[in-house]
Amino acid sequence: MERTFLMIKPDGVQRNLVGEVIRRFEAKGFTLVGLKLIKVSRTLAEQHYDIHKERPFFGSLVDFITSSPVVAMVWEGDGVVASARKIIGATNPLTSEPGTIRGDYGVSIGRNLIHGSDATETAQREISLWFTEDELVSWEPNLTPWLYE
Ligand code: DAT
Ligand code: MG
Repeated sequence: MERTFLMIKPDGVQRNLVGEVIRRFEAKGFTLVGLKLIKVSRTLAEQHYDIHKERPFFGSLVDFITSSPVVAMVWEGDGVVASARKIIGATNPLTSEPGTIRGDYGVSIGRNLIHGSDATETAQREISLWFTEDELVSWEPNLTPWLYE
């Protein structure tokens, strides 16, 4: 089953949106398989955003991600990587569609509340960067037959 990495950023935690974010993914029908609240080290933040290291916003992005705790999660389900990106919305919350997390709760690109892996290969890389194997729980929700035919 497909898995994705999601991270509620420091602004999402500080704004008490952890429950709301988790509620949306639970209600959709995805399965939570990993969850932790952590204060991110600079090394981890730099590794996570390695692809953006030449961008002008890299330094402030790393400062932001390490400024206050984040909630790191792994979610499972058919097509969860692409679907989570849709639930999250476009990078700039001012142009994200209403109904998405960023569209409903954000007003600026540097405070866009949540990260979601952008492809299945990225998801695998990010999951192994943020979680050890024994921190992930494989389980079969009783709801499965009511979510999948
Ligand atoms: P996404 O988080 O939608 O995958 P991304 O990978 O392009 O977006 O960028 C990673 C994060 O970097 C993004 O969530 C917020 C920040 N960011 C991106 N573009 C930015 C910009 N032009 N100015 C400031 N921060 C930016
Ligand atoms: Mg990205």
